[in-house]
Amino acid sequence: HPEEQYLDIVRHLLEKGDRRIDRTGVGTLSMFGAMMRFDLSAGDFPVFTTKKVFWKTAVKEMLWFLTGQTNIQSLLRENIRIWTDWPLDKYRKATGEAISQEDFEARILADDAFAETWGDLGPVYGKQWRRWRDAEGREHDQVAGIIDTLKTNPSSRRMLFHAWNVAELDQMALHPCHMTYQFHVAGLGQDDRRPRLSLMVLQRSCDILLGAPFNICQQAALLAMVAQQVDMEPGELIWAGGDVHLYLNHLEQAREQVSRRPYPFPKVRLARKPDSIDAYRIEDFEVSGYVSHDRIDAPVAV
Ligand code: DHF
Ligand code: TMP
Repeated sequence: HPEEQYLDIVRHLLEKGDRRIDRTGVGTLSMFGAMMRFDLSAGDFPVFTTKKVFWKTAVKEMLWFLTGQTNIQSLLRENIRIWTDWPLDKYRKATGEAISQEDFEARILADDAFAETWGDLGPVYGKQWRRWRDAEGREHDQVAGIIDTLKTNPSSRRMLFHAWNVAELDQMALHPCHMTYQFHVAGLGQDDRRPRLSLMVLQRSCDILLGAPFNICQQAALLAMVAQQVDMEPGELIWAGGDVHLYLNHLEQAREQVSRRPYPFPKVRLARKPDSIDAYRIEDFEVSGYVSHDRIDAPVAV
């Protein structure tokens, strides 16, 4: 089962991970360099099954990146709360106010001026993907550029977009974790079959318990959307991790998860073909047959 690739990484971290202090102060068991490959050609959707994964939240986060937005207000309107901790932490430190997460989120939603000041994550993923600013002040839409190249020059070895904008790192709430998205097309010479589009993602830093399950399924969703836009079949999602780590307050959860046997992955189908990469909605993702073990709760290191 392809999910065993994930469970093997978790087992490796539990047994042989390098114990270290990290930026958050929580501490991790860490390894450097890991890869997982998922064959998506038969419609499989790699939503891990050894715990319940909220795939709609993960795909909505991907749709939010694609809009180019960087403010948590638009995420909260979709009832997605996974990015609140970072602006909240900043607000509490700056004001000394002991505001609850619920009250902070309510204010971001109700008060646009407050959201503009306190809800923005800085020039993170969406900004860099859709509006990378160069030295002359021109903006580059990297995602549209790749879709264009896939249509006009699909054998190119230069089809990638990147979020690691060195000049703007210090303005970001968090440095990009999933950083480089590189596309590749195989089977171009074959007349009887559509070409196959694959995606390799380089993630420089990966929280194996909380981050990876979200990242893998949202990256598969991106591949499905781009393949549909350029009239190709999805091929493989290849995920490469740099510092892959298990937080020390996730050890029990990890032991529980590796004791479970995976179920088959669900299938995904896109219900319609939108006019552009900008027009996808969560309702377009028809996911069938998702069977999973129970959810596993774990605290996120801020
Ligand atoms: N920091 C750290 N330390 N780990 C992360 O995975 C992480 N991810 C970020 C931002 N900073 C991060 C953005 N993505 C959750 C999942 C993804 C995510 C942030 C948080 C999370 O807490 N998932 C829980 C709850 C899901 C939900 O409430 O819908 C989970 O059980 O999957
Ligand atoms: P770092 O910037 O010090 O590496 O911390 C970022 C943490 O967030 C790290 O544990 C990796 C994790 N992370 C993911 O695993 N996936 C994500 O999508 C994001 C945004 C963060």
